[in-house]
Amino acid sequence: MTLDIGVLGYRFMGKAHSNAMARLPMFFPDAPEINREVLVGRDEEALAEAADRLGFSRTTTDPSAAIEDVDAFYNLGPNFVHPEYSIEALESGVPVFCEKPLAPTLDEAEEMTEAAREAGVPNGCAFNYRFVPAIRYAKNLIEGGELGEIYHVRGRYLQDWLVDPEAPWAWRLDEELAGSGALGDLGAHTIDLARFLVGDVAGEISEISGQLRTFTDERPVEDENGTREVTVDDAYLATAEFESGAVGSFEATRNANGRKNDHTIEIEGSKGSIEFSLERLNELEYKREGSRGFETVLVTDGDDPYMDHWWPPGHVIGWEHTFVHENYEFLSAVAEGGEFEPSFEDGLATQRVLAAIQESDASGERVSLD
Ligand code: SOE
Repeated sequence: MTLDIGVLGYRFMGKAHSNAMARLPMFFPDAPEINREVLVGRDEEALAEAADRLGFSRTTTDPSAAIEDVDAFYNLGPNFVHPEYSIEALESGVPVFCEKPLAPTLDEAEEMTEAAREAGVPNGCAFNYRFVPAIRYAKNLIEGGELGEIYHVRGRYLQDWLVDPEAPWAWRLDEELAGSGALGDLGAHTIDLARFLVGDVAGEISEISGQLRTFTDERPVEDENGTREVTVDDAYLATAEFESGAVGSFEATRNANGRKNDHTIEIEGSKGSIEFSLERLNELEYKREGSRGFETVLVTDGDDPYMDHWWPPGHVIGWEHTFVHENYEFLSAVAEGGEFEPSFEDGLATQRVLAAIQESDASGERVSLD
């Protein structure tokens, strides 16, 4: 059975997921056969060009028309379009793969997750960094007890594409359209990874205290003379406690001059520690029990997660391969009617932490998530 896929959005994430789908037949031959059936967008000319370049059979400017006759719907648009069309698809019994963060607000994330529970079909939130082999390797070490009791979880996501105050306004800088700034765009990834890596041994985040900061309050609008107000954070910082008593510190910014896509997670326990950085995504720094210091593990062996689909040891993979892995898992779940993680439940759990950080920033108080 060939799965017809409908995709809303054809810019950055549209390209990343279309490329991933195109790779599946060659590298994941047991993946379900799929057809990039319909691409959804607003600008008909740009949409037609994108459909041709990304390999879609047809286009529509009506998301509802796309949802009607596909086997899975990918919601890759800006955050503000995640709720309406994901809920519409789920209410039609169509599996949904939605980009992160799940929604601009906690209320909308709750509505989307309720629709997913009712629909009972595969649903996913595209936290692609769960699908890095080195992250899977780290999760196996942690759940195998190699780090012992977890004491510290430390995550940061640093970019610098907004460090220039003249960098133009975009939808990611508007609270109505995005919900938050670096917090939801980048912090969502780090909070989800913390849940993925230590959730089974340290539990959920139970308390958090956070601070938001906006460095540039308005920005020029491209191809116009005026400026638009920035109504979201440029950076967030937070300190957290997990149910186990482990402590966490998290931050993200899009103003970290010189940092391009530095998503780093450090976890320290009673027996050992790990450090992962996206800019060196094939490697895991591992301080094992009894060793003097950290060793660099190159996670590219055939028995490392997903690596047997690619190349011999040491032939490193890249950022785009994480999308191939997550698409393989999601589309396999759709074909088999199975479960996919991270699901909307995971997207909601992360959204709760984001909302608690916003609440803490507003009140100046620590917030309990119990
Ligand atoms: C922009 O900050 C962005 O594209 C995020 O939206 C992605 O989720 C992240 O993976 C890369 O940076």
